[in-house]
Amino acid sequence: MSNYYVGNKEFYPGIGKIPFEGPKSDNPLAFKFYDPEKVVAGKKMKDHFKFSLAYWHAFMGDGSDPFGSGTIAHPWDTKDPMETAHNKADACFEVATKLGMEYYCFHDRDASPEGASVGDSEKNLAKVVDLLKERQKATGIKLLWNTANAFNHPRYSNGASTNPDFDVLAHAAAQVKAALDANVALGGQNYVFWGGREGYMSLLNTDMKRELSHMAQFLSLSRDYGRKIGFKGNFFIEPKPKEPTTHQYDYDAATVVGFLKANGLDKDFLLNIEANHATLAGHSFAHDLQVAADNGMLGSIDANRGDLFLGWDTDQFPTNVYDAIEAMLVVLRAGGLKGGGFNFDAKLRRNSTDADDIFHAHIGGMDTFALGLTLADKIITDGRLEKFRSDRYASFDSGKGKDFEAGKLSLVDLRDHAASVGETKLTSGKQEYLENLINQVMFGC
Ligand code: XLS
Ligand code: NI
Ligand code: NI
Repeated sequence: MSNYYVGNKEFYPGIGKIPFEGPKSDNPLAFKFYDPEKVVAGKKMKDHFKFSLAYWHAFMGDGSDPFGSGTIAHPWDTKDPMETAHNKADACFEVATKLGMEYYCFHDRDASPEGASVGDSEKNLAKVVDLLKERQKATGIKLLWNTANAFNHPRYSNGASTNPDFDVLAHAAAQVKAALDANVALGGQNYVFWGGREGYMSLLNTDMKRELSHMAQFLSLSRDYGRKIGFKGNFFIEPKPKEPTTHQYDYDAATVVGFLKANGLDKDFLLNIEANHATLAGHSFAHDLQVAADNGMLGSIDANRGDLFLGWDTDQFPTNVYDAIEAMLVVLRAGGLKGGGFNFDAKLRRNSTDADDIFHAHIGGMDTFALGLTLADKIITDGRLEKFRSDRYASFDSGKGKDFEAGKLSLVDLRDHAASVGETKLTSGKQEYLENLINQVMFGC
């Protein structure tokens, strides 16, 4: 028995606090690269990341897929949904404590069951919130964000805030209201909207313009309510291009930035970028992070990855160090995330059925980002990549180029400049050289 659980029962006996043992350790249940207290780029590793445990995948996922029922048994499941909710909360705080994760995230329906009426659902959630509050106090673990699951229930099959039926929209609002109340009660740092079924399958039955204006109105009302009850954190939108609907309205970072600006929501809403959603949109993870960062809206990250060969949201744990480096280059250059953290929106594979697999998965994800951080910092400190990038734009640092950036030139001035300089010389983008440089910094020791 370890001391790392706060409920009545230990759900993962035999697993203690996961220590940092360094890259030479042969203990599979130890961090090799994630050393929480180590200072990198002026900040402790743990503060760069604010790693967070996702309630839904870690404690709800049972490995089922369209071809077969669940394979992963949860020791906290009982016949009574409220008892299960209680046990699940305890399991969450146990796993987070053992992994040294200081944050967690949940949907309303992950934490507590839907009741027979709006009022019953609210009561169920409020009861679990009381318990979560106690557990937060006992462990020091904080709520990174919560959200409302307005996509599972059959009533949302045509969307939530974009549903053509006003009554359904109102049900979604009831859930968001209760989730915001829960957030404030728990001192949540952020609140997330992921589009769920906000999107459409066919224009034959869809008035896109009307649905989008409903969504904007819904988000404004949610913002107003949140601010009214004292929520001071950030609202995040999590872009995703497809799945479950064919055309998700929050397609990618650029689409969401445009939508927020067009609807006057850009003061309160930032972006939560999920790796697998970016790749589904045909972008790299780093691309969507960069779009968010360039707009001052890089709020939070859902850390996972897709499968190169599968075209859906497989939500695997991140293990690709190259991708993590590219992501961390964006995050470091942006000066960190705005209020958010790295939430492992990632699940075990169907055939990962041992109790300790959830620990291996998170250890791997945290180690991968620790490597990404350390190596991105090394690359920035090395300076060659940064210098190459800035030198590439040197023609805008002085003379006419500088005047152009300052808005001092007309189109005719540009024409005259072109005529006076004659044909331009070809300049190499040097991508191969830069790729070699990354490998050298990575493996050159
Ligand atoms: C689904 C989303 C979801 C959000 C929270 O694809 O990633 O898990 O993060 O609703
Ligand atoms: Ni997500
Ligand atoms: Ni996802």
